[in-house]
Amino acid sequence: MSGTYDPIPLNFTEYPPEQMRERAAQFYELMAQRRSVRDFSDRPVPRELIEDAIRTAGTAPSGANQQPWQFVAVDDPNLKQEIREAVEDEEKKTYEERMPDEWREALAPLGTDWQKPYLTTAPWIVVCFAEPYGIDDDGEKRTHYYVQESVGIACGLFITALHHMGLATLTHTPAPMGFLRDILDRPDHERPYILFPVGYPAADATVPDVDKKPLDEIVQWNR
Ligand code: IYR
Repeated sequence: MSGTYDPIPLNFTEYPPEQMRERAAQFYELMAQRRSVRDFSDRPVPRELIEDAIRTAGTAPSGANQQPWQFVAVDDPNLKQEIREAVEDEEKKTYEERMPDEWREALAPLGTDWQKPYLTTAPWIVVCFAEPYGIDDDGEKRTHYYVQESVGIACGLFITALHHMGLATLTHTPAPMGFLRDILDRPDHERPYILFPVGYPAADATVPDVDKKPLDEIVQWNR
């Protein structure tokens, strides 16, 4: 690519200070209610909502604006079943044979195991792939920069968008998950990054009683 982008005026909304405090507090309240959900309802979710969440994810900043992500959204029941079986195959080996003790201990309080029924119950599975490089118009490889950071931010916005619209998800990272590339027919160089089951929580969904670190444990002001 050559040349520079044309500068255009910034479209920025400024709020009066009281409104800023109010908006900040309300948004915090909303986000503090977000939980990773593993008990899903099979209630359908319209495709338009998934489109909106992916559109929002696509607004993320990225290295050189290369937008090194691809989202694959799956609602085909047979494909969800195929993904579930492949995930459970790997996860069973991971939980039973591959997980080092330290990892097993860190995970134990969550009570998870290799079985992932949410992969067939939730109406949607969305898999985010990272693209370490792209292919330009001349078919040349074009290295992408800050791929992990960029894709992580996009996934954060995706989760935020889903929560804001009233849907639940889980950041699921089956280990290993290269098989998702084959099942979903993505090119060899793409890396499955996070798998998100998406839907309404089950009416009787429970979550572990965990909490978040308070502000003073996660911030330092100046030196
Ligand atoms: N990928 C496995 C294990 C797992 C690992 C961590 I770290 C978690 O926070 C949760 C699960 C699984 O999905 O069960």
